[in-house]
Amino acid sequence: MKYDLEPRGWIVAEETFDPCRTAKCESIFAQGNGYINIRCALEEGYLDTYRGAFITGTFNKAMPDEVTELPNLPDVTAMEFIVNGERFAMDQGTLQSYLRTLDLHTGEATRTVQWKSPAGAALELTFRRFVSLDNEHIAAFSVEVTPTNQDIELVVNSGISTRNSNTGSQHCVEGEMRMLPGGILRLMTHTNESNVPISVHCLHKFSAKPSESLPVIERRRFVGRYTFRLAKGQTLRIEKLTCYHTGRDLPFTVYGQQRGTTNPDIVAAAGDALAAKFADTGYDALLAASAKKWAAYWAEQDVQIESDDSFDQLGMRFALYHLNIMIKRDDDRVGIGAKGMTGEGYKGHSFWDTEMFLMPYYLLTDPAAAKTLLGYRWRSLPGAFKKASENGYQGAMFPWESAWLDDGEVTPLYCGADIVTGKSSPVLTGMIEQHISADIAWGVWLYYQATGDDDFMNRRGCELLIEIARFWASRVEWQDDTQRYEIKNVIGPDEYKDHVDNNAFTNYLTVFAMEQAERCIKDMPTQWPDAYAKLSDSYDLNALAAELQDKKAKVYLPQPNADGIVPQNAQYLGLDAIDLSKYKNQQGVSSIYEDYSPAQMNQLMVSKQADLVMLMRIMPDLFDAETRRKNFIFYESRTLHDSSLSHGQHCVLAAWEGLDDMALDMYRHAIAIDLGPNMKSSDLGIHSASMGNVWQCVVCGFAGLEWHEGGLSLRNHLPASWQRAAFNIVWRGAKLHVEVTHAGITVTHRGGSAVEITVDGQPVKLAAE
Ligand code: IFM
Repeated sequence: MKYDLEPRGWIVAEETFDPCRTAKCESIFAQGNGYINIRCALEEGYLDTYRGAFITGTFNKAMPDEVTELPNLPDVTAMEFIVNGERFAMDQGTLQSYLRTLDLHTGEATRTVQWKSPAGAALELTFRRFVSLDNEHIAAFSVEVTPTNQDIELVVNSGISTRNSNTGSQHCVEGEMRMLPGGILRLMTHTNESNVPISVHCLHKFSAKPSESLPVIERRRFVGRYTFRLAKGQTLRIEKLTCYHTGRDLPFTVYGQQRGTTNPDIVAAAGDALAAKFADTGYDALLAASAKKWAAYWAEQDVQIESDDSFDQLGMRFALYHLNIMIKRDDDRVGIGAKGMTGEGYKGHSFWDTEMFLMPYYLLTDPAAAKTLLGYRWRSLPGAFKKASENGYQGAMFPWESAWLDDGEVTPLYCGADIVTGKSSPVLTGMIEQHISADIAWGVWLYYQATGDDDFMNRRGCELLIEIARFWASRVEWQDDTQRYEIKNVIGPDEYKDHVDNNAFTNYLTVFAMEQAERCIKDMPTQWPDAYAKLSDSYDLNALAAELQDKKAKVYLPQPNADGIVPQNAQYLGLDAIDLSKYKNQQGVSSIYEDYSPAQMNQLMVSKQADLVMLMRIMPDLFDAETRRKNFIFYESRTLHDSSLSHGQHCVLAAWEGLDDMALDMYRHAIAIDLGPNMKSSDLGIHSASMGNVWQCVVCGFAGLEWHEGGLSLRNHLPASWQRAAFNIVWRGAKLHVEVTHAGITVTHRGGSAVEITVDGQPVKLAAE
């Protein structure tokens, strides 16, 4: 990889080609707009090629014994080039030069290649592509081919294929393929279980007329075959303009029928209408419209970093690029997948990643987007009720992994091999990683702190808080011997520990969730009367408030032991300590699985990711300063950071603790999760929560942004080797620009309401404008 091309801080580049290592770049160069993401698979395809086009919300269950997942939809990226009868392939003949770039500022990916075929025909090729931020349905491609040492015959096969699968599971049925007036190719299909109709259209335009042009319909593939005779030095430009539509698209959705339409004619007609307009436009015009939207995004959202290493800046912009393409900001029927939509990893499912790792970024830069994400949870209440009742609880027990709104729990039952038994390991998270319900309550609280949005509370927030608290009230278990409520048999954030009791993170967040619901019941009659009217119809809210008050006071909250260490769970401090240096110094992640089974790891004092550290990060005032520092150091030394969620949160806390070198090291680890030298790390998609973490490192860590009940504060923790960090935020309707240098923090009010915040310990009032 190459990260220092001009303009510095904007270009992600790959300068060598390896046919066995193409999948990582397909993920990190993925393009999209929140509606669709398309992996940046090379047109001609290689051993490692994994083409992918994913559209938000099109979930489907390919087989009855599989869980629902985001299907890999028909592909438009494949193009074949036959030069004098030889197929263009960079691993054949001679590759004389190769450079592939993603320009984060415009969203365009480019590849330039000089290649000589085995028989000696030399070509220069330039490939360009983007997915439009201006019109979410459109993806466009441009290829320029110039023979440089002889005249050639070039045959191009290009169109639409529905041969894609999700590692073998085929979601899309073979559908109707036909050519429309004007040479537009159209492929219709639908998902086999959820019955979501999908249309894909494609129009080719050429700078020279093909000598022959033929539509070819094969099984699951519809291509145009175009033949050209090119003179030496003559450049042929091919433009491929495509568009996707599905029955789940917002315009086909009316409230109450959130699944959209299953009528393929409606979907086909929308695609026909858009594709017909391709005749009057071209790649450059479509790109310009999209790039303008990207420019507007960067003008508001850029986080500028001046440091001694330009990779610090690039890593941040790379995160912001993906944060922008992973979210459908206007659709609260869909969440954000753990890989965004850049690959089939984690099946497109949403986790606690949304509230804890991504929400702070969206909330402080585009509160409406954060509201959409909470809207997705609110609309998912039917699935949470289903899970609670299946498990014998009340209220909303949110799924650990979520897909479509009423799917309920969709965590798969089995995953990779157990090194001892040789069998698939069971996935227990779907059953016992339960803190997600409390995390969502935390998300509601944070949203309200940052926005004061009473309308949201009235319509959705109160209901979420009440239903979540009802779940926890039914979940906590009274213990006669200790005379307290405990929460047994869970997995906390640290997934190397299962079937644990009293995970501190879970217990503290549970009490927090109960407290918020209790307060909400108190305030509802005056502040949120609609919510009060609705919920008091269903429940005796006074009785519920009394129950919550009683239970929350009696839930066990782990305290520091004689050494000042807060037990992560009841078992942790009694586990076997082993030398972890081999795993701490690993190149990739999860190498401990090569030596220990999950059951064995459960007996070792080793953590996968931030757990107690995460608790201290989101509730910094729980313990005194000395206890916080002591616990941070204790748990970090036992943490392998085998989850992409870990380094970023440790960075924030390290910065707060004044551990400058460690904080910067953690930041650089966080930006290397997808951009680092491990070429297989992102094959199945980028790590979306890590992108939110990267933003948190700088804004919450180095600029010390903390949110409190009713307030926001900033504190300067800029690393010594950085000269400046600058970014925009929105807090309670005030648009602020923050600049952090070693001289201090400057906050400029950019518009909106007046606001009071705390900067380096000093309360300041910022008047509007
Ligand atoms: O939610 C995370 C979890 O904390 C660790 N494993 C991966 C999940 C998805 O990112």
